[in-house]
Amino acid sequence: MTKQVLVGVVMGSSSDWDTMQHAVQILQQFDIPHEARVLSAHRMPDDMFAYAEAAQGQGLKAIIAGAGGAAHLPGMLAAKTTVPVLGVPVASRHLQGVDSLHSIVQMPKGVPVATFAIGTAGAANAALFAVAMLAGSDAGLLQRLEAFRAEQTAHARAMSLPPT
Ligand code: RP5
Repeated sequence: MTKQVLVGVVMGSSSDWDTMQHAVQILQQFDIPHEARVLSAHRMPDDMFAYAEAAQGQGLKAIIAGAGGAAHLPGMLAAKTTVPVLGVPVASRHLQGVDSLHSIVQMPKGVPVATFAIGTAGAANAALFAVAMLAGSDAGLLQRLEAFRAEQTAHARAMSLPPT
């Protein structure tokens, strides 16, 4: 039996995959049932609206949306669903993602998009944020998230610098 998909990972183009795969890797690491697909705000507007309109009924708990340049995908999804949208600015070819960040973060009052850092850190953190949301009602998942954090702390404590 296939598990109920809890997190949707969508992106404006297959060229966003290098960045967005970092979100998928985290979801895989935590065994979160997810789906990933291209969903372009500008090239597939009808598909984008259909996805957003169906999201709540499908049982999605979060949508991680990555886009670059005129990055309207996260905001337009948020306009059409009450499922939390986590926006990832993808680094663009010409403005290094500052354009993407501004496009995603400057939402009007009343239609929130949780906006993350530009690039791979943002993609991974969006997924970790989704894990944290789901962990609120899943004790086992919370334990695994805490273990992940503890491992990170141990790794940082073990860091050494060259002698000065
Ligand atoms: C955006 O345009 C996509 O999210 C992508 O970051 C950017 C460039 O897309 P391609 O021209 O590489 O398909 O919609």
